Amino acid sequence: MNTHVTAFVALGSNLEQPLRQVNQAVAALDALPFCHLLAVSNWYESQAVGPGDQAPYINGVAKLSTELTPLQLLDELQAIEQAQGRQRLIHWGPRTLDLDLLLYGDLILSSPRLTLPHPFMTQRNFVTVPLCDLAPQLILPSGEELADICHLLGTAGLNRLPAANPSRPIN
Ligand code: ROI
Repeated sequence: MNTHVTAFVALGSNLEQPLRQVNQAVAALDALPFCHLLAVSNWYESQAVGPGDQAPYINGVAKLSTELTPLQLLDELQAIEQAQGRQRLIHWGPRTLDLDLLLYGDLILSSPRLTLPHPFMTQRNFVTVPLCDLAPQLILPSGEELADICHLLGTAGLNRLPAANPSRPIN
C-alpha cells in the first residue's frame, strides 16, 4: 500500500520581511519529518484581501509528499507558524506567516480543526494561481478543474516575482 499522500500548502505573509518569512517557511517544510518537499511555486506579491489598509502579501504554494495524517501535518504547520513568531492580532488582519493546508490527496474532511479542501481556496487567486504553477492539470476532489477556477478568478492584484531559485523544479 502506498502511504505517501500528495499535499499542497499555501504560504502567506505580510509582516516582518514577508519574502524572508516565506523562504524560511520553505526551509522548515523541507525539514519536516515523514515529508518530502517536492516543489515550490513562484512567489507572488498580492494585494491584501481583508479589512483596513494592510501591506501587500507574499503568497505561494508548496507541494509535499507526506506520510503524516492530515492532523499531524496540521500540527507541524502550526508549529512552523509559531516558531516564526506568528502574529495574528485581528481576524483577517496582517500576519507574519500563514500556512494553510489546501489539499491532502483527494480527501474531503470536515472536522473542528480542519476542513479539506481548504474552504476558501477556490475563492482566492493568490492561492489558485501559484497552485496552478505546480499542478495545472489538477482536478479538485469536487471534480472541478483547477484551470477553470484559475481562469474564472483571473490574476487581478497579483504580481509574480522573478524566480530567486530557478534550479528548484516547479512541476
Ligand atoms: N490577502 C492576501 N493577498 N494574501 C493572503 O495570504 C491573505 N491571507 C489572509 C487575509 C487576511 C484574508 N488576506 C490575505 O488571511
